[in-house]
Amino acid sequence: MSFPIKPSLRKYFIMGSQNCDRDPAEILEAAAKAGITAFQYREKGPASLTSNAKLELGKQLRAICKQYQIPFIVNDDVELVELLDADGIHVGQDDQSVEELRLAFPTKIIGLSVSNMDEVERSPLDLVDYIGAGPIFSTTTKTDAKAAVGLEWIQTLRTQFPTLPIVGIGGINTMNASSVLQAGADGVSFISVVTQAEDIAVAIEEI
Ligand code: TZP
Ligand code: MG
Repeated sequence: MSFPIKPSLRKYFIMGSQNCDRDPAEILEAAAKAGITAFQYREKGPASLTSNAKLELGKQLRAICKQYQIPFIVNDDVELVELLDADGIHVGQDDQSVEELRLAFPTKIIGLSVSNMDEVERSPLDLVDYIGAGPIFSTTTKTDAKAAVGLEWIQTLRTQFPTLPIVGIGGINTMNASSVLQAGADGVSFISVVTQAEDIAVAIEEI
């Protein structure tokens, strides 16, 4: 299945088991029902699953995305992309190169994180389907996150790249999501506003 990229970025939920204090499959199912437009399986950092446990949870989450016809994107794990037949892969600046990924996956979605102009200048933007820009606001979810770059980073990217698909990330919640779109992003991506929501449907609706 292929997905139009900009609409898919609109409400882009990211999660791994390390972000959840209850069943990740239940959280994803609630988010899918409530209208997320993409999902990234990001099993990474302290207390994350590895090897077979990571694969088994991935199979469950992949199946939910298929059922709800939502693109399923894997964070930085080429083998898992293949095993789960993911719709795409998201990588950071220190991960496998976009050139190699594009050769391996000519038709899958490829997303790349960029936090500053140096990174943009070093990145083959013509080979990616979208960029993740951030952290826009401060976040405690990613332990090694860079300093918050603010909405100006979205404005700068939008001015320089009028048609590039851009999704904001980092500290995005129900109160500030609209400011990210106003700054020029095509969508918002978020973890804790949903994994820690009292009512996931309400959180997604407010975003
Ligand atoms: N990359 C930059 S910030 C971040 C990632 C994965 C974490 C975003 O989590 P939250 O809870 O939405 O701030
Ligand atoms: Mg990385």
